Amino acid sequence: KNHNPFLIWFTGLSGSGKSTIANALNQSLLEKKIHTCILDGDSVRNGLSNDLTFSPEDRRENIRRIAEVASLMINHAGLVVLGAFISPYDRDRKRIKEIVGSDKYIEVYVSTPLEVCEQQDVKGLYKKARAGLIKDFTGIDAPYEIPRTPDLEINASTCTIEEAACIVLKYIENKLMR
Ligand code: GGZ
Repeated sequence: KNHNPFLIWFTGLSGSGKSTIANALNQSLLEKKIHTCILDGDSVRNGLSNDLTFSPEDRRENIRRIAEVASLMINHAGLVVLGAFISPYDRDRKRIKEIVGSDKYIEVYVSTPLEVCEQQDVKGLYKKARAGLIKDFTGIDAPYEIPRTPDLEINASTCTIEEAACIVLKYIENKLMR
């Protein structure tokens, strides 16, 4: 069964819950027999973008590549693509929208506060960044520009992963069937 293909883009701080929510949503979509592809920082930065740093220029190039790949997946494979990247710059997120087309771009701002992300510090990266062992770390010594017009905003510290995934699913349901 074919579905309207588009990109669901999760943006937010490291440890905000982007990938976890995207994974939960991906599971729900697979159960509905919807063909998807999920991309996140872990996978992309180990391969496609393994030559890039976290400088503003390299983050921009990272996001451009991902948007171009997503565009191919949408237009050639008809997939619903889920992307979970910090994507801290407004102009870079604007460019994703231009690359895939504004009608095929859904922006989900995962707004879990820095304090919560840093306190949980699942990978110990905030601690390293505070100690100066990682530089250009988003939220510490690199900026995160808050999305001004996201389609959805979800603070993962105020709901469960299942609830968060459900909110996104509800939002995209009519878009899927169009
Ligand atoms: C931010 C960094 C950095 C720096 C390594 N700044 O929590 P994680 O580990 O798994 O997710 C983060 C991931 C971010 O990669 P993205 O491709 O999503 O970033 S961007 O969209 O800005 O290009 C984090 C890890 O990489 N990481 N160094 N300096 N995150």
